[in-house]
Amino acid sequence: MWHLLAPIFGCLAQYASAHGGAVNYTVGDTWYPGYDPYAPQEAQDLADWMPQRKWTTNEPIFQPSNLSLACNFPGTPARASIPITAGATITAVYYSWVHTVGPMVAWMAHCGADCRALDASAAAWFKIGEKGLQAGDIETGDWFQKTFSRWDGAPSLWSERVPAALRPGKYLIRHEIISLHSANKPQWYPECAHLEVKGQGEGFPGEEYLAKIPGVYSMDQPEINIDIYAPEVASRTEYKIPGPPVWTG
Ligand SMILES: [Cu+2]
Repeated sequence: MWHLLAPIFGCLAQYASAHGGAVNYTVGDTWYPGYDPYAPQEAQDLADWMPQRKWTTNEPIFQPSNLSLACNFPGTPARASIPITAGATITAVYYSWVHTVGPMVAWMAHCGADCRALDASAAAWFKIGEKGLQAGDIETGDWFQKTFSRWDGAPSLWSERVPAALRPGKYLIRHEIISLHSANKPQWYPECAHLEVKGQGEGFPGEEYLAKIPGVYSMDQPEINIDIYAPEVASRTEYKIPGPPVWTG
């Protein structure tokens, strides 16, 4: 039913289905609208201003090996890119985010000459920021995702800094929320945008910071295949976010 109504009641559908994703970005005072999975696609597909890769549903991805884990489905490259100076902050804007448990990870990948030619599932991704369990225990504690969630329709804001040392070039940025409220059934919500990084940086992360997506997660990882309600898990006060360390430059 919601699929039929979605084109008309996009926001409502996102709210009612209790899923979501990054729908806009801001850098400084500038807004960059992203792809709206519940708006007509053709105009967005042809939009020269569109910096976000295409996604057509806000349903989660359940399989860590799904190729769409990289940049959602279908993940078609965007035509535009967001300009940003290394060291500056980019904010991803979500609406009506309602899940509360699990880590949030921001990644980047170098595109080479043109992000429109990059297969995101083959890219070398590195973390630029991650936000997990900040206080309390796994089941009821203060995850960043909990403070990020909102039930009143107001935007949720997630800011991360592009490392100041990063060398200029064309990059993807990928915002990923992993929601762990269903026992042993993790949910991924990834969206990607194209960035044009400027600046004087000469740095780039070494091998130990790089990962493939899919590839970095698996159901063999206890942090991913997790039952947050199991007593021996629920009361734990540490949660190690899987994957390589964050590269801060
Ligand atoms: Cu959901």
